Amino acid sequence: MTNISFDEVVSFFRERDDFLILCHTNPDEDTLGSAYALYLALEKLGKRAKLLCDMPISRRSSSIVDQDVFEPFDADLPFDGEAFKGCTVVSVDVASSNMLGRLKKHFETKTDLKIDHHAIGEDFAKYNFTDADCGACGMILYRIIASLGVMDETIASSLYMAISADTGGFRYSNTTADTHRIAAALLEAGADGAAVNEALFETKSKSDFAALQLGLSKMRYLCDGLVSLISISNADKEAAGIDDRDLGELPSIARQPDGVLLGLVLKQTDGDGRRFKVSTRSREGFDTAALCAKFGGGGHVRAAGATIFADSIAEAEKKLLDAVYPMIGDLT
Ligand SMILES: [Mn+2]
Repeated sequence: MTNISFDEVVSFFRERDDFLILCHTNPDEDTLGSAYALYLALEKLGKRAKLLCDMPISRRSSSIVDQDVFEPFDADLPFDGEAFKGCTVVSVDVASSNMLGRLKKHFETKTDLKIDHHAIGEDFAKYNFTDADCGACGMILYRIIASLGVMDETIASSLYMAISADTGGFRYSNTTADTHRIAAALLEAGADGAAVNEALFETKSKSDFAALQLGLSKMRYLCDGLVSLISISNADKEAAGIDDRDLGELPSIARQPDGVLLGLVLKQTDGDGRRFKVSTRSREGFDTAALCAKFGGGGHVRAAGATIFADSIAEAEKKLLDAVYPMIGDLT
């Protein structure tokens, strides 16, 4: 559980050969773009690398990231640890071992290097490197790959996607002068920024629209309009013909109404029906990471997530709002 310097991270990659790169569960484009770029960079260095995530890649990333290079993973089948024996295990954009999802039990104590940008997290790896000044993990990977001297157009596009996704297309408050400097360097290296942003922000599937329709129909205002809440049950998803992968845009939608300080999306997840995933987005003044920490979750000040266990969606809502009300009360 040692923290290492940037130079040590670069040496770490130079000195080793066989790598296994881990993404976080519910993979977003930052973890996918960072992991895919690192995979390509290591291959270019003549090293061997494998990619692993406990869920399929997001649709938004599928024109940038090659799904086929990911190792197959099926949580219902016995895990074949032999395939990764001897690998140096690296996690990207994974704040805590819980974010490894179903990979946690296999890799929590076997991760050699954690590279992350979340301000709140746990150093579960043998070596840890966190730079919370970076709005995206992709910014850290840019610096590593540039230092390794193997940047190319495909890697640049993958990193540009990671950064654009986590900064909301360079619109969120985590966008800094450094973010733009790195984005500029990636464009110079051949990143197709327009194609990336079109895939991320200008393309929706029919099921995205079905999810949007469902989400808007479920949106409620609470606390005199300071909070918006979208609650979605498994039955709702089934009736609309959508699944969890279609719901990724709803948290940012929940925060959009004028005057809303905190947008909440509560969704029942598959399985025994007792797990409810809450995704939060806030404006200046509300710390979503502190809210989600109450449920063992985490994330950033303006965007965080957690899992709530309850027997019904009504009970999950009550647990969530019982945590929210005092925090809103403190502000008003
Ligand atoms: Mn990230």
